[in-house]
Amino acid sequence: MTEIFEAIKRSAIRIRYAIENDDTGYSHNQNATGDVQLKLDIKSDLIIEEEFSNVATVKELASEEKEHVERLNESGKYLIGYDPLDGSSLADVNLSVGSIFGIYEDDYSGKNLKASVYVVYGPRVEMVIGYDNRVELHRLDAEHVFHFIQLINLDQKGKLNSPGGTQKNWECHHKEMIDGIFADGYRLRYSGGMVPDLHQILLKGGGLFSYPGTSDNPKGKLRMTFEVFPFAQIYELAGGQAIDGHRRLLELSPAHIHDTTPCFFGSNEEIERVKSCYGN
Ligand code: P6P
Repeated sequence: MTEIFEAIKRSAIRIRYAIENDDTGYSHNQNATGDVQLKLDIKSDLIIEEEFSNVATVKELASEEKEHVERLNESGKYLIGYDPLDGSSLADVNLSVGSIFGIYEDDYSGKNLKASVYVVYGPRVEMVIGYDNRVELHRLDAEHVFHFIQLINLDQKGKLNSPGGTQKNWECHHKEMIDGIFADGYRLRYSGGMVPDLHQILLKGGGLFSYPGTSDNPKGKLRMTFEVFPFAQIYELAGGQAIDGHRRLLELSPAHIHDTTPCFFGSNEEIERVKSCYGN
């Protein structure tokens, strides 16, 4: 597994350089789910593909930016599902963006996720690894070396509320729940970037991030394989929970690698509130 974490570190250093120096404009291409790709999306995807191409333990790559998986080594053990640059359009307005990686065995189901990593490209470049029953925070220094900083653990209850999705398309019970959380004094923290928004809740001790099913998107927007499962594992290893409103997200299996799901990540008290709101 170490060789995979090292490939992610090399990718992160190269992607950070691309964010700071390359063209952040739109390409003429669309990805598998019809999003117009930024040149940075394509560049980040290429960097990750290059850095993993020599990692013998990686069997195949599944990228959010590609329709189909890419075979690397028949004898490889791991399948890597990744979003090369999540929230990439935020780079244009100088907000934080991130890369997300799920390291799977056999298939891309939540139960076969063996390790999760994300990188936040913000004022500092930080990498969070969920593996071996713990969540580690690492930070990149001026010599391009990542250093372990601390373990991350969520409190039972937090103070931040990060509500995603178009509010006019929320279900009534969801709107009542979000309004009730704000009425209890929670602070709004939502940038439109899943990686920095979830990173903030983890580092500030807790709260709730939600991207529900809505009237226009009943299955939500966020992709299981590339985005949802890795954060679900990290939140659970940090002592929180991650559900689709009813079940643990890590109990789900996508029919297709680009499938989406409603998702809620948070401290225990907030997730129990979601369960009661969603009729559990
Ligand atoms: P909305 C970014 O495009 C993304 O995939 C996630 O990073 C983020 O949480 C979500 O979409 C934001 O979606 O509908 O709030 O703009």
